[in-house]
Amino acid sequence: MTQLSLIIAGSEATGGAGIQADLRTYQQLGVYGVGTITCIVSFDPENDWAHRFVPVDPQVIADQIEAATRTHDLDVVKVGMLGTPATIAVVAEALRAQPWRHVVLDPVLICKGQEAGAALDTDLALREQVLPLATVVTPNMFEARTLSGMDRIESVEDLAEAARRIHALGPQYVLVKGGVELPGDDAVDVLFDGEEITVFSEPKVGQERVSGAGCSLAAAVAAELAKGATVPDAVATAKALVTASIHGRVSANTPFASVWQGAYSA
Ligand code: PXL
Repeated sequence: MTQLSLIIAGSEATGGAGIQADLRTYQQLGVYGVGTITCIVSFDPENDWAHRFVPVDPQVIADQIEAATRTHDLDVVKVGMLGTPATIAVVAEALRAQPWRHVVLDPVLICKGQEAGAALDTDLALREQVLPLATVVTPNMFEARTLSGMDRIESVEDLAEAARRIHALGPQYVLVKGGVELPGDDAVDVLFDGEEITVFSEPKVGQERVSGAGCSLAAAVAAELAKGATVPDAVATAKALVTASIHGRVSANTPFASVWQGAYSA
């Protein structure tokens, strides 16, 4: 039986991140992706590749989710970039309208090009309205510092402490991603389920950020959960997919390369 799963995320026009990366990830893992677009991000080549950000009208977001959820019986959703308090409100309302077996939240907090004030509102709205609905949340180092209130995250123990603090905000599982920013030779992710810490580690692939890694990780977790995996097994597969996708990255004229999910095979 074909597994289907919803993606609620932004479009990133270069194809590296956002819903483009999510849909490729689903396809690579054999899951039929159903998509709702929350915003449109177009990097500006004339302005240091800054993010030009356009939110989709909240009613249009509600309409997309209605079309998707009335067409298909969906019980796993990946939520990516939302971007504004109005978007967060309409997505939170739509999520509360039906039961979900899993809500995987990539808590994308700020996008370059947004005003700082708007970013603070977005942070608060995400924390209050969407985080408690998440079964799995996947913060990077910046998002983990913001959500946990910790000034510094510099070790695996710090990742674990951040995961514990973010767990207290409501999600069932917290996966904090060390990425290239965590000192050391390894890309370390820490999963906390409310009781146990599980560490996932792979040698870093270079020291540069690669676009789409975070989006693909959360999408892969959602895809595996849609197929019936446990959360730790879903995270292990997602980590393998992202590691292979970074090795197989596509170089670009932007200051960063983009992950290529086609490089992964199970
Ligand atoms: O990687 C975070 C991200 C998520 N979603 C969209 C984005 C970005 C970063 O550029 O544009 C739509």
